Amino acid sequence: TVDRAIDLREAERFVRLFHEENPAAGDPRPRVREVAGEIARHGTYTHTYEELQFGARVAWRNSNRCIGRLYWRSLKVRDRRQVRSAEGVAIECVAHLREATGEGRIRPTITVFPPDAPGAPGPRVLNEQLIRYAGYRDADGAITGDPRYVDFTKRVRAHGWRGAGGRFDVLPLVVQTAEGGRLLCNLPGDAVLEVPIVHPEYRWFEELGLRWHAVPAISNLCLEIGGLCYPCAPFNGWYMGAEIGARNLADVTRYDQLPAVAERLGLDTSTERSLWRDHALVELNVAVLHSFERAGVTMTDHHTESARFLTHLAREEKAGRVCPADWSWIVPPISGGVTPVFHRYYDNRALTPAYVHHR
Ligand code: HEM
Ligand code: NRG
Repeated sequence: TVDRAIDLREAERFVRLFHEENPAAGDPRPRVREVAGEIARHGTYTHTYEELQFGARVAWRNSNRCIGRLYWRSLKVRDRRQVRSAEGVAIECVAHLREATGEGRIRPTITVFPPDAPGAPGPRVLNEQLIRYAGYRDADGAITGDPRYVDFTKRVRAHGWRGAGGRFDVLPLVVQTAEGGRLLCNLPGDAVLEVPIVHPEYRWFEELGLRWHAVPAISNLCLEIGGLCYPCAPFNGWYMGAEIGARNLADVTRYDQLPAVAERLGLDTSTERSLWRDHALVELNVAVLHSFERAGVTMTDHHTESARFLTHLAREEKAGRVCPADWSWIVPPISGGVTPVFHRYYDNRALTPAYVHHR
């Protein structure tokens, strides 16, 4: 998308959608003509703030993999299209985290940096999320930290970053611009709220030394609106407990904590039929939900969120729209069949505006 002119048909389709869903914006035709003229002259065009806000919200509404879409209209859109320097991007990502974290009362927020234009790519954040933990592989192949980020950690170390070598070291932000190359930047501690994981009944649980960051902020997806691609548009909502308790801390390829939890629980791990994994998984998820609650940090559970999602789906259909969804991502990774989202199929078509994986 960097070297080609913007697709006029995509632009026109988006402008019509915006006017259709925002009747107060009036007749789309003058705006369509204006956009066509801009594209003819410059190979690209500029969204109004209202178009950008609508586009970012509808891209959330169109996120087939997201169970949390009921509140898509409440997304707060920070327009930072004038920020082009790597330092400026880093500063605004930190400001995003501070505003979105809100001492634990998390606000769904997106910060939008300049789009790709012909001959002028927008800035990029190379991290998958603004906050993630380093992973270190030692000489014997043993891994400390998050195994998912061993390669990323290796790369930032090659750029001179020195981590403490712990299990939960927050990775630096890596910002790339066409002009300035790469900038590494440590996140200030007060921009990264974290929650220590404890269990409501088992005192020993805290001795596992587990923690997680409060805010999931995805930073490696492109926001696509009306043929324009915003490669740097980090967004966040809040966590569903199972993302941490049933995946990040439980996956064998991540923190792999089920054996440690099972041992402390005194479960029989000599046979799968004792269901020790399942038992440990439930206690780990109880601990995650309890810990966020106790810390005053917004989090949802998979039962509540599944019901909310079906409410959202019904609302969308009532508004005359399809709500596209990907079953394999919507069904929670724990107790799938006990949630209502399991017992049906979904239309999995790809709509735009959208958040897309380009890298
Ligand atoms: C994916 C929940 C907010 C866009 C997901 C997933 C969950 C989830 C559970 C699946 C993640 C996985 O299995 O790894 C929520 C909750 C939110 C929220 C509880 C609370 C408000 C948002 C917001 C946006 C968004 C604000 C964008 C503006 C997406 C996208 C994916 C996703 C694009 C797919 C990510 C990928 O392909 O890796 N969400 N979400 N979500 N969500 Fe949401
Ligand atoms: N599973 C990932 C986060 C993916 C998106 N989840 C959200 N998004 N809740 C993890 O870090 O565990 N969001 O924008 O709130």
